[in-house]
Amino acid sequence: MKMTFRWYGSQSDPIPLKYIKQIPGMTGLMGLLDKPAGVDWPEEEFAALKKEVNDAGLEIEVIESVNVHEDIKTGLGRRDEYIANYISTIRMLAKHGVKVIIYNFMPVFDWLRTDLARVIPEDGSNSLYFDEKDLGEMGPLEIVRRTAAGSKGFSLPGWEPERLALLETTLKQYEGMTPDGLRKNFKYFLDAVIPVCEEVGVRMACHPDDPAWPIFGLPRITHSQEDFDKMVQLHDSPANTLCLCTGSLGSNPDNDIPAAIRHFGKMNRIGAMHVRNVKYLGYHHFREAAHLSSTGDLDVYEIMKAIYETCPDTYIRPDHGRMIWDEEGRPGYGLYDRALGAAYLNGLWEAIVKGQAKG
Ligand SMILES: [Mn+2]
Repeated sequence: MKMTFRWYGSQSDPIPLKYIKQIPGMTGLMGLLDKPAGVDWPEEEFAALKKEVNDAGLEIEVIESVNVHEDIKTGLGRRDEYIANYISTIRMLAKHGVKVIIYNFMPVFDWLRTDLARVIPEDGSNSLYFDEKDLGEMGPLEIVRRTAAGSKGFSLPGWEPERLALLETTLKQYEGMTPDGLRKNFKYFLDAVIPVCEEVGVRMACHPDDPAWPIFGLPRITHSQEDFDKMVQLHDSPANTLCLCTGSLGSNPDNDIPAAIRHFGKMNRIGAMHVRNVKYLGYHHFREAAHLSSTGDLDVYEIMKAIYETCPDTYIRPDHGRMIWDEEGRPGYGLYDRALGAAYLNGLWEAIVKGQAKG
């Protein structure tokens, strides 16, 4: 297991690399270049990032994310051009030692929450929160408009106000698309990129839908074990893997997370892990909790044990943390609670390893 930390780059992440390096057991980053989907990443920019990270004593073997352009997901327009750019980026990253590329195949929207700083009454910290009831009758356009107006905490990553017009067009492109239609486009993408990954020694790792159910009537095809069984079959290869995010998949209590890890771990189809905890508050209603099992509804010990038993060499990062100790930062991505999370996960790991050794 390699413990890593998500970092957004020195231009937009207030956390110095030195602080990340000082978290015990931290080996590297899940890092990125801030580029729009479809762009062929410039090699000199990545080489500079890698040098900066390596100079801080950290590795950058995992990229999160290289985003997939909507034309690839809808099978329209310039998809072949964007796939060619994606392949060029894979080759460039492999040349610089990258082993895993995380991405997702969610139509239009990445993760969605209805409050980015919901106070946890027990201790006054706050965390990301979702209640489907808060969406009411609002459609995506209205929610993006409200986000732009700064009302409530709605967040739709990637849909800044200036892209509203584009959003309307993109939503139209999905009208009438079924999950199988989306899957067909997914296969087209995987058939193109996975052989390149095999050639250069990179694994693609697909992140689940978050939350783990369809939103706004858009097709979503990566939010259950059954979905990922289909996904790994679309192009059967050890390079076609999951980034198993316990909090995203676990937002639906029907998903048995340790069982899913064991299932895909035994198949050698886990390329990376995001580990965090979730507190269920009702139907399609949850908030994010501290990593410690007893503060939420996931059994994080069982999760780490499943990783140890079936994919012990994977990359892991503590996923979203709460905001604690009055930290001001990117929602979900502050320093303190994620550092506590890493320490806790490392502690569980040590106990599991030593417990196994004693038999
Ligand atoms: Mn995640």
